[in-house]
Amino acid sequence: MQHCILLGAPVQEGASQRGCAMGPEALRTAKLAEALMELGHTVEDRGDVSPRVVPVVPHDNKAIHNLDEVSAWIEALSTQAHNAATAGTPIFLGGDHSMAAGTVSGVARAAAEAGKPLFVLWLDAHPDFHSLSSTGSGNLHGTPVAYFTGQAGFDGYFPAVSHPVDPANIFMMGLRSVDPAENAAMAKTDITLHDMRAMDEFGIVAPLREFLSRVKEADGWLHVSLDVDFIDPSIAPGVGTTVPGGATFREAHLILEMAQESGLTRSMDLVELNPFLDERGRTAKLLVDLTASLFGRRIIDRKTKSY
Ligand code: B3U
Ligand code: MN
Ligand code: MN
Repeated sequence: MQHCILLGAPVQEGASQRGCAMGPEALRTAKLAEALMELGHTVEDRGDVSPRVVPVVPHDNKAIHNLDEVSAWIEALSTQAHNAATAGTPIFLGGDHSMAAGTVSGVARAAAEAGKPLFVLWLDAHPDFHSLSSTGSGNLHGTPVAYFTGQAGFDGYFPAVSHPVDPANIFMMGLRSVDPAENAAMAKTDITLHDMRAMDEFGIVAPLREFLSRVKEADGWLHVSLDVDFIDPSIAPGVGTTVPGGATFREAHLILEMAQESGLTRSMDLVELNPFLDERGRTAKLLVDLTASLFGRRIIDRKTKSY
């Protein structure tokens, strides 16, 4: 059983529309803590992080907005994520995806101090691999993966990354909206990309097993970053950036069940939930159920591991 630490990150400055700031409260209302306790885990809710905003130098890319605020969130979250990852299994309640710049970099520091490499399972319609120069929308939730893997151009704007995540340790699933600049930048890295086309053609199980085996062989820590828009908008409408053709209910549960059975998960992000756009809490409830799958809820007690 795990000691789950809930940490709210009501950041919405990285997204184009407001509403994600209500995400942490919606997840609590949907009984996230109760679901984890029912599975036998202990739960400590550390409340919401509140950043101290200090001005940073303006960037040449004038499309960028809220650089000061997002930078402050990254700073605050990175420290809190590091502390939580040393004390238990943090579950970060978002908040838009810019928060992953802070959560993943903080967890990576804790992993490095424990002598372990960090691996990231990125479940998202988007790779969020823009640099500050390449983002055309200026929405900073499109940048966290470039940041925490130590790509160029963030110095002086976002806090320095002490332990960049090796791109070879990242497995992205569900991609179906990738900008040309992101495509070009990712082609220069060893990130494993399992886009929607690959999910349709090859399925989920074999490639995910292969990734989880790599984490196990390296004796690594696994961080799962779940963006609501990974899931099909017909069942997860509470998100600002809906992209058609997302993961089904069954695909999403299977992925998280396999991650659970691997026994490797050390931390998780639940991001981009926008309760203002949700329908009677159904997206928040779905996220709670998916989290329960990652933390051991199962249909029947299986004697054999699928992993
Ligand atoms: N790549 C686009 C769209 C986007 C990225 N992340 C989200 N949307 N959620 C951009 O604005 O950078
Ligand atoms: Mn995202
Ligand atoms: Mn996304």
